[in-house]
Amino acid sequence: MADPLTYPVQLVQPDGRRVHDREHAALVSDVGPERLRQLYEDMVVARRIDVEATALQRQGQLGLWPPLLGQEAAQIGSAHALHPDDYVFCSYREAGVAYCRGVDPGEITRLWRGVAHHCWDPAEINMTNPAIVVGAQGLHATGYAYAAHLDGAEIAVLTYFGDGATSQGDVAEALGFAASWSAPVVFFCTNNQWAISEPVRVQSATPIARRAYGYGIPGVQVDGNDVLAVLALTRQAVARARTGGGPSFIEAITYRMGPHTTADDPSRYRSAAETELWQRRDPIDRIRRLLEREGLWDSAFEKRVGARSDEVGARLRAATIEMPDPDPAQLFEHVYRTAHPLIEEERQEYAEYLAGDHISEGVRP
Ligand SMILES: Cc1ncc(C[n+]2csc(CCOP(=O)(O)OP(=O)(O)O)c2C)c(N)n1
Ligand SMILES: [Mg+2]
Repeated sequence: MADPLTYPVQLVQPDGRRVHDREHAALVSDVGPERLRQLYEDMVVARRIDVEATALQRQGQLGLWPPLLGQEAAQIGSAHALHPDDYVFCSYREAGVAYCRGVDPGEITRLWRGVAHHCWDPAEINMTNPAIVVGAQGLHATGYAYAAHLDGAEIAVLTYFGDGATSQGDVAEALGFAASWSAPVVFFCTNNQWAISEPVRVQSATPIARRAYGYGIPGVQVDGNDVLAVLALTRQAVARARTGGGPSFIEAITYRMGPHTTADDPSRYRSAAETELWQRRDPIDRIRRLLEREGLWDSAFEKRVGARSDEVGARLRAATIEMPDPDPAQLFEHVYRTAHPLIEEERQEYAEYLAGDHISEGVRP
């Protein structure tokens, strides 16, 4: 058998032609016209969520936003492989996955506006909230997966993390534990080539997926801008987890076309030529070309996609602007389960500070 890591698995070429790869194409042989169109629609909506949220940040309505531009195929392809009872432990960048899990678009920006510690209710969509501590969610996912395994639940747990996160101890510990205990977890590494200003070549001297083998976990590289290939390989890993086969590792090779977050300026550390190269590999263009080649594109479909993304964008924007400011005293809630003297003292002090004359009306919360 060929070394699965000598090239990333691809099912659709950049010009929209299918790749003849019998082994992997079989994993998506049931994906017919409607499912293909749905994948395209969800990718367009994910991009719209990103464009809208980025604009809201630039307009002062959000404190921060971590763009997903360019990563739509990696997110939508993998999310489509999951069942509602599977569980997702994400990083901060997976708004497209949250959309596919059924989140109300009006909840996506809540944390980023700074009005709550969370965006959505994790129990409603079986997906955790954005996690800022890089790689920590790998451990959470492994623990959850192992517990599910002990309970006899036939589910898969999927955790998203970046190329940079693979340098974190948390990810290394999660891989070791998951392999030893056959935890039903899929490690989905979105290799978007950058960890803020650090290029991937300084994260790993070997393809990232190859590291999984050192833990006894099967690893594979996939063209992360090919939504069908991502769907195929994630389905395979999810099926393995759900049927007691233990953990898997997927490295989705893609590109972060925007800044790391809205607080970052990528022109300080990477060339415009590099970004332009990847813009030519746009994941949405690729699936659109496939639909066109296969006669699945028409103006009615285009209208349908436009209407859905307008609807989601408008809901996200209106809900963000209408989010009420929280009572600042809420900051002290949920630190401890029961009252704590030090927290009470701090709450009192802060209340006095807020009531003080030294705060001008302009900045009073
Ligand atoms: C433990 C920890 N260390 C450092 C940071 C600061 N930080 C935030 S994102 C990031 C880079 C992560 O890169 P990668 O894992 O490739 O994910 P990407 O942002 O590219 O999606 C760093 C270093 C952090 N949030 N948590
Ligand atoms: Mg990265």
